[in-house]
Formats: sequence, C-alpha cells, structure tokens
Amino acid sequence: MATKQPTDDLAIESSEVKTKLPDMYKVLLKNDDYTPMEFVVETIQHFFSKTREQATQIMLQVHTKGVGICGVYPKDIAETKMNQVLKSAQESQHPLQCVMEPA
Ligand code: TYC
Repeated sequence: MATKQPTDDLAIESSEVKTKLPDMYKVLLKNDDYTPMEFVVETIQHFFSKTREQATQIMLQVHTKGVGICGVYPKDIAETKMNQVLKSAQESQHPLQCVMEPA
C-alpha cells in the first residue's frame, strides 16, 4: 500500500504585512472681496461636515488671514471636495477659490 505523502500541507509563510497610511492633503479656502460670508459658512458646513460655529471660525480665519484649512483628507477625497466647492461657487457666480496641498 502506498504511503500518502504530505505533499499538500499548507505552509503559512511569515510575510511582512506592509500597511501604509495614505498621503494626506489639506483643503484650503482663499479669501476674496466678493464671496458673501454666509455663502462661505454654508459651504464649509455642507462640504466639510462642520457645525455652524466651526464653519464661522474657519470663514473668519480665511477672511482675516487670507487662507484657512477646511479639512485634511486622502488625495482622492480632497480632490472631490475641492471640485465640489469650486462647482458650487461657480454655479452661484462667486469667485471663491478652493485649493489643496500636501499636509
Ligand atoms: N472676504 C469676504 C467678504 O468680506 C468673505 C470671504 C471669506 C470670502 C472667506 C472668501 O474664503 C472666503 N465678503
């Protein structure tokens, strides 16, 4: 009788599991002289899930310092949010500028 050889034993090799956090990007608003403060506050609330109080603080930061951070996200999410803000501003004919940069 043939002896069964242990040919199909599963070997679980130790492997280094590489986990890498995604590169993160800041989404920024820039100040201008024309976009209404209320529009900016509503934009920050809507697209960046901030409370009215948080959104007002960010808007005032932008208004007084020229730029402010709305949030920090992985690249694809930052791009989506930036483009959503720009589209919304364009549709309302406001010159609001939104940019992203590495965090
Ligand atoms: N400076 C604008 C005003 O006085 C308000 C404003 C705030 C515009 C933030 C853009 O990203 C901005 N109406």
